[in-house]
Amino acid sequence: MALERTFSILKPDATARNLTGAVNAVIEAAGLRIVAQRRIQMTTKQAETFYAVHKERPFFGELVSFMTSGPVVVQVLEGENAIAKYREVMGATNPANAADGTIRKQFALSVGENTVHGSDAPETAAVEIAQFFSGNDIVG
Ligand code: RTP
Ligand code: MG
Repeated sequence: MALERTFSILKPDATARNLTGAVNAVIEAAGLRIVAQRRIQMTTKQAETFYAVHKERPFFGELVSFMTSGPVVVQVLEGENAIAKYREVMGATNPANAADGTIRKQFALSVGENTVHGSDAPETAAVEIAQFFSGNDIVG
């Protein structure tokens, strides 16, 4: 299978607890390569755009306010089957349901403060990467 790229966010609960290195260690140990990375403060507008698919959901306001509550680290990860592999490494959305060894099982605090985001399909990965990175920012 060809190399694939996925979009990742280390969420505010990760930066607040100084866990960016610990999470990156899990990502790299899984064979995913961090080919772009930047620490940013997301604006409300950026978070609303990013999570637009969830805008009708009851947790949307809470989600946007959490994602803008502190710095995040946006990343592009590259590897064989990177999209599915990263979802596996992240674990279930709710850490109570996440498998042992996954990032969310180890680090997530709740379904909201769940440490990481990863794209769920090739189409969303492309859109999400383009929202935060230009081609020159990504060095494979
Ligand atoms: P993500 O998009 O952040 O990678 O997470 P996901 O695919 O595992 O979950 P998704 O269904 O896309 O939901 C996006 C984020 O919304 C928050 N959420 N809160 N309070 C709730 O019931 C609830 N449900 C979802 C989570 O932070 C989830 O990651
Ligand atoms: Mg999602």
